[in-house]
Amino acid sequence: MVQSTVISRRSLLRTISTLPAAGVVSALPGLAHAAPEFSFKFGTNLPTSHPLNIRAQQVAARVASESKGRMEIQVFPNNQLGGDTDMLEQVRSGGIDIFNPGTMIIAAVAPISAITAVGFAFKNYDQVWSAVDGPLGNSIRAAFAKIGLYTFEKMWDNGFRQITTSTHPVNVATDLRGMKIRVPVSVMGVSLFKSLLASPTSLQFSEVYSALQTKIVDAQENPLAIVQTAKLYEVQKYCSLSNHSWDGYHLVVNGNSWKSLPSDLKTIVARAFNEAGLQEREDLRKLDESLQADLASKGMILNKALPDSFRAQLRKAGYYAQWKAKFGNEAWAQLEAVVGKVS
Ligand code: X2X
Repeated sequence: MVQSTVISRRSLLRTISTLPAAGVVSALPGLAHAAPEFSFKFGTNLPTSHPLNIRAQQVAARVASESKGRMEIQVFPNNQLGGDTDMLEQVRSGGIDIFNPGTMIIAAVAPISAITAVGFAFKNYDQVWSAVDGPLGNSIRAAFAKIGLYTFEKMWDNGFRQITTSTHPVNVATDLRGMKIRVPVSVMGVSLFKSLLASPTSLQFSEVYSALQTKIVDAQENPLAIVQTAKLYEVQKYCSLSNHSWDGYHLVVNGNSWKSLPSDLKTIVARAFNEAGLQEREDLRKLDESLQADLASKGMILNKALPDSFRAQLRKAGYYAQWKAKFGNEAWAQLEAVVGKVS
């Protein structure tokens, strides 16, 4: 975070020297606002064209305008500031101010977050939003507060995760046997695919395209909007619609950066992020209608996987029992209050 309430003489001169000569006098009264008082860096792991980044840019413009130039948010998409694990560390240390970790990524430092990524927990978006906008979401956000992060209340959508491969389509759980599949840097991701008898490898998202291209792994799993915007269809042939887990983004802010903002700016920033989050959810819902056809037109072969065989294998592997014990009865009950029995 950069806080620049004082404009140095040198930067004032530099600013003046870049102004057109005729504008100097009339521009002078505005110079007090030439540099924003508060500047936040927001790092994201997604391609520029993903709805999350488009909405993030709009948040930046809205905050600049509503704060009358006092506050600036600079968005750095596409892992420019490092991969997921790096950015998670930076948002905790204050190297960056805002980050959008996926539910499984931030579970590295707040394990309860991964409860929303439990395999086949959610059947539809009504369940998703009522859980994460409700008591379960509040429990998760409370865990982030305990580790010094402020969280905007509304999560942004990533989507239901699907499996892509370069080798063969996945219809039933046994098709995953021994498959070299990339999962996020996440105990939950590894556990899910180990339980399904695949051979998962954790990699940051920034490494996924090249890992698939060089065949370090044969498969990956992500929502269709990511398969499309990150152009994974260039290095993957099959797309198996498994909906094996839902994933979303928590928008977290370094605690000290947040505390440094005066309350009027807090209101402006939180409102902009929360409203944009709801719009981003809607963007993805609309995109979802066209993505399958779009990926097919790019040469992918899509199929619907059969979820029952996956659930049966997960039960057999003791996956649900193990995670219920890890998350504890209270959190598990908050999840089941929305989705019914999870097992
Ligand atoms: O790394 C992934 O797979 C991604 C892009 O979905 C997340 O941000 C968790």
